[in-house]
Amino acid sequence: MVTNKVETALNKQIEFEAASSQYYLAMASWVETQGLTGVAEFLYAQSDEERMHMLKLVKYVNERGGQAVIPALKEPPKKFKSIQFIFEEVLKHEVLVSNEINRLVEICLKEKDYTTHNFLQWYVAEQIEEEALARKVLDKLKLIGDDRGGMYLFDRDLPSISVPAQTRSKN
Ligand code: OFO
Repeated sequence: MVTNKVETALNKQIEFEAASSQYYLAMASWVETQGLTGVAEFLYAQSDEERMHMLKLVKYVNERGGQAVIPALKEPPKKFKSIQFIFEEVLKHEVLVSNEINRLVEICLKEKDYTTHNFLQWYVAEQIEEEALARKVLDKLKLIGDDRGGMYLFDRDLPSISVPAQTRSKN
């Protein structure tokens, strides 16, 4: 059984994961209209990952005697300045989510909820991977700069750069 505090904090995290999924979906859709189908594919996959993170939390809260709340979400932007800007946003967003996960872990320790603490370790590891991935993509974009040929190759190759297998969706 989760305590009220843990339940509220987990529901907040459900909202974060849902908002991440929606944000990345908006990015994917805009990028697709710019003709960068590889970058779009990557971002659609990231959006799916975030939805899976949300679902995993929804099921956990319900299984532990709480009630998962499905949140209303703010409409994400329709347009973005550039691909570079998008990945800067992805990194910023992932750092924010990592901080939220850490806060959640702290609440579990205070509430002596070691089961949820254990459950959250998967998210802790996932955030490390996701931040590293966003940094890796940003490093590549810096190298490319304004080189259009470089962007062509980046778009072609990005779908094959993804989070390692053990952190992917089947969990
Ligand atoms: Fe849900 O993993 Fe990032 O945000």
